[in-house]
Amino acid sequence: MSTFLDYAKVNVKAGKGGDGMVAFRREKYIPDGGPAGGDGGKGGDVIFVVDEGLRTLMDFRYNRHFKAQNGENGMSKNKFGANAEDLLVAVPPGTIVRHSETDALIGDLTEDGQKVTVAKGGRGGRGNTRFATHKNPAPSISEKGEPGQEFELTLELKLLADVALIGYPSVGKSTLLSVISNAKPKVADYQFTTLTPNLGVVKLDNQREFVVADTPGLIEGASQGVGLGIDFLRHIERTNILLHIIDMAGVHGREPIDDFKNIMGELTAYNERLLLRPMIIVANKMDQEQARENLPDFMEAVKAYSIEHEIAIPEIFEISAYQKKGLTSLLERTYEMVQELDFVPLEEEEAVDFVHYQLEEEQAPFEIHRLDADYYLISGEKIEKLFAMTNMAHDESIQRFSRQMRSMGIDQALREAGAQSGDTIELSGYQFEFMD
Ligand SMILES: Nc1nc2c(ncn2[C@@H]2O[C@H](COP(=O)(O)OP(=O)(O)OP(=O)(O)O)[C@@H](O)[C@H]2O)c(=O)[nH]1
Ligand SMILES: [Mg+2]
Repeated sequence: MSTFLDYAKVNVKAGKGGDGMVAFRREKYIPDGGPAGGDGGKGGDVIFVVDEGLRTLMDFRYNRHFKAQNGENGMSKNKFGANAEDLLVAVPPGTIVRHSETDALIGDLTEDGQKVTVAKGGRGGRGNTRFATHKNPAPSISEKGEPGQEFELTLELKLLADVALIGYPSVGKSTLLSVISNAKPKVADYQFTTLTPNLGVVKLDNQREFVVADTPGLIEGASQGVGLGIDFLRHIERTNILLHIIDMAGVHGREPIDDFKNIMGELTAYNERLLLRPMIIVANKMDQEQARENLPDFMEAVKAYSIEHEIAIPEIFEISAYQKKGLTSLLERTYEMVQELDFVPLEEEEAVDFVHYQLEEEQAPFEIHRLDADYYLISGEKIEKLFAMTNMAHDESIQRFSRQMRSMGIDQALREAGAQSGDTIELSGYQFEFMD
């Protein structure tokens, strides 16, 4: 099927973990209360989940920011803060998710209900109870919650038509597409107005949409390359459901049942498996008196044809695309079939398992840049995270951070880079003095 790509850029931010608490027991008969600060709760993840009712990324044009809640802070009396709920964001099947910055693939979301975590919530900071040791039974150390991950993501969706409108030239395929979808295809009373398929999104309501394509008119011999030829049969290879449009009024002097049979013959000649695709017959131009007269015989003949060829008798919907009549029941039924049916491939292909890519692991723990003779910048995900989780209100927490820097090898690296006591070190926008 001819496709077009739908793109969207979104910002996702997971919740920060709740801060750990510094608190001490103050109970009546316990004079020297031990530590009693609880841990913070975990921040919410941002999770994409496939909703097969969705077909496009249209909604993301208006709603681009997705932020999960922060975890609750820890409390006194060793009470833990509550974990925040994850934020679920519905995406259509076929959505490919990448990091905008690196282009790294995060997920290829295909199956209904499939989930991928696109930003992990931070863990809760530990309260001071967790830092108690024999040597330091009542520490004033607690951690702040870990920041949640934040990314800009690019979503990409190859829009495939669920439904193709097929039929002879001038039966009203493009007219129908124009009245049921956002597409504005050219409509005219001469044959082969449509030269390449047009895609449109039919939106029944907020949760239910599907993609429809009109196609260039087919004529007898199309499967052999007559008319616009075989190319256009190729266009329907990837669509689920065929809406076979019939000019019931026979405006161009052909019998509706002959049109039906000829097109069925072309489909069969092209690939017999096409007949396994569900088909609805759309009797169009029912605003014409001739159409009313033709309908009963047509229905009988379709029934006989189906029995003879051992195919399911297609349902027939009467409409006037021109007067916009009969459209709702046709679209409701079409949507139902889109939901129910599995795609019938033209070749027996093997099902491809969906691929699930993990978020990248953390990079190098830190980098040091000498910005000036006595001025150094430290950067890196891990060290910045440790810093963000340090509770600067307590000296003991700051001392712990210094120890962490040392054990990560940062002091040594600074020394090797030429840093001396008294030089300025910048980290996450804050400045410290280097003390060797
Ligand atoms: N009376 C009547 N005319 C219709 C109706 N639907 C379409 N037409 C007319 O039929 C003609 C052909 O319509 P199109 O929508 O261009 O037909 P098409 O099937 O897309 O034709 P191709 O692109 O050439 O294959 C136009 O003049 C339409 O106005 C209808 O419900 N009633
Ligand atoms: Mg057309």
